[in-house]
Amino acid sequence: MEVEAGKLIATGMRFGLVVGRFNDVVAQRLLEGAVDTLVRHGADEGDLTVIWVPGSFEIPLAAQELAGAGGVDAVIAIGVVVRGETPHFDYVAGEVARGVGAVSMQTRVPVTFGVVTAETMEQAVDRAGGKHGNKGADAALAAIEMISLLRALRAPRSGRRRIAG
Ligand code: INI
Repeated sequence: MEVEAGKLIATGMRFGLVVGRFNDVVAQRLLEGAVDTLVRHGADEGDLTVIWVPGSFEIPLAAQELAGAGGVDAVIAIGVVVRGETPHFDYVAGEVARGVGAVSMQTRVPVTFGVVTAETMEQAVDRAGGKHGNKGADAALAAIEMISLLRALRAPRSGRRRIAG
């Protein structure tokens, strides 16, 4: 049996972080959680590129620019969409999820989802360093793991490490 899984070592990896400014106080906490996680896992702050966009709807296009330019190994999408504040919730939340997924598939660069979608602002805060963790940090970990996994999967087969369960 051959089993592959990414490692959580970010040394030498380059990351783009695309952040929607809408609900920026909460978005900032998600960004801080992501950066803290990347650095604690070995990333150099000089290898992080942070791009602010107006809102979550604009995240996919900026993510595509970053991923397509080839200067990053993964993109972390960060945003805060709160249903209580907009009848457009379903459009904005749906579009950012669909869009970042499409970017990832088209560019073959991992784009992870640190976008909080919540019913209320209180729920959003709970997911940005509150009682339900930090979704930015979770997305950063997922990005590290996916870079590592893809490197293993894309390496010549004979060079792959065998991790048997
Ligand atoms: N953008 C968000 O990131 N979160 C929201 O909750 C939100 N609301 O409530 O509307 C939101 N709207 C802005 C949207 O992302 C675009 O920036 C805007 O429509 C301009 O294209």
